[in-house]
Amino acid sequence: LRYLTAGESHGLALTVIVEGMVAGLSIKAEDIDEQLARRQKGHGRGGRMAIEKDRAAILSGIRGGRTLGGPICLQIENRDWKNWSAIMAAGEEADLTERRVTQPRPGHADLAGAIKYDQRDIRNILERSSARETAARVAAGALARRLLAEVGIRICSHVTAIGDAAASGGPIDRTEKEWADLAARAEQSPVRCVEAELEQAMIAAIDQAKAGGDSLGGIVELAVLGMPVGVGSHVQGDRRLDGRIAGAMMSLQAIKGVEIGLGFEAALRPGSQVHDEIHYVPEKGYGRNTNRAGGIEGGISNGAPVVIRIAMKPIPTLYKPLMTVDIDSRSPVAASVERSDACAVPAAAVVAEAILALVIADSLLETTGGDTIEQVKARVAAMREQALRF
Ligand code: FMN
Repeated sequence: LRYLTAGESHGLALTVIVEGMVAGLSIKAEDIDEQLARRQKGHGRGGRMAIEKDRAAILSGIRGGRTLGGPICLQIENRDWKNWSAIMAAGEEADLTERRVTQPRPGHADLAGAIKYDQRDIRNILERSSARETAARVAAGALARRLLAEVGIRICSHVTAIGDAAASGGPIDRTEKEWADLAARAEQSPVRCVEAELEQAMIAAIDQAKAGGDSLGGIVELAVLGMPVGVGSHVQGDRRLDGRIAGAMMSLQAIKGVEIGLGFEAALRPGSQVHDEIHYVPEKGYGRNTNRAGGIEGGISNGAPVVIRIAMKPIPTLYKPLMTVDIDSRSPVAASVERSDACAVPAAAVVAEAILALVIADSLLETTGGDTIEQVKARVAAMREQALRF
């Protein structure tokens, strides 16, 4: 399962092509739009979210509500294209002077990208480096989520820190049921936080940053529930599930750290307090009392919830800008301001869920093979059965 996105932040539309999806999977436009709406929520989002009520048009690969096995093409229109069509036009008529950007923002792709592609208008870089692109990834992820749902796998997330408003204590072992309850509560929170007091502290921190023209990052914890044993492999580095998850998470704009299970904390503890003891219960098979490994051992899912934490840096666009250098005059100036969020950690959580769904679906399909959803379901049932009777 692979995908490619295209589209500029203020272009006509974003497009994504998803290749390798099995046939016969039921998909409704609402399945995709529901995920797009989740991405647009969250305390601290800027003005754009009011303009953009994202909807995906299904251009190919689905007929009568079911996938055909061919590439699925989804398109999300940019609602403010009408305000940008003269500037972003593909033809020579495009107005290249009106919204030219010459003052690169520290922390964004602006300067490195402009030098690399030799662009004297930084707009030619920021239009694509913008996280608007993540809407396309969320749409693709919605397809992967549907596939996973058919075999009893679901992905959830919550926010554990925004700036220094952070949950105390390290990662906690949770059962599948506890994760599911937590995810349901996170869905009700404007910052996807499940602790009432902390939620208020996060909201206050965002408001304070916004008032000061500043921005905040944070930490998101994600879990994959219902994983069968045996997704991913120890036999080759590029087939390790943990490696693929880490790479995919770092591919999300502004993510600067990834942990699986205990993560960095594991380095500080002796082995006896890191590894999860194995037990056997006749009707349930093998299991653990703890999940410090975060559901992956040797690059293979071990049947426990896959637990991941990602660190998002603060958004680079600051309404009270940092100093930079104008690429025309080469003089010091304040960095440019493009309409921006003060904090997008709750939105990043939803995008990370989508990216995680795509990685899990890809690795799962590699393990199961199959051209139809029924074949995948039968194979996953056989994997679960094998783990039980082993
Ligand atoms: N950066 C901004 O400057 N303004 C934004 O409004 C903004 N919104 C974002 C929303 C989401 C959901 C995510 C994941 C990131 C957002 N970013 C925003 C971060 C930038 O896209 C990112 O920092 C930039 O592309 C540079 O990449 P890097 O931080 O990975 O080095």
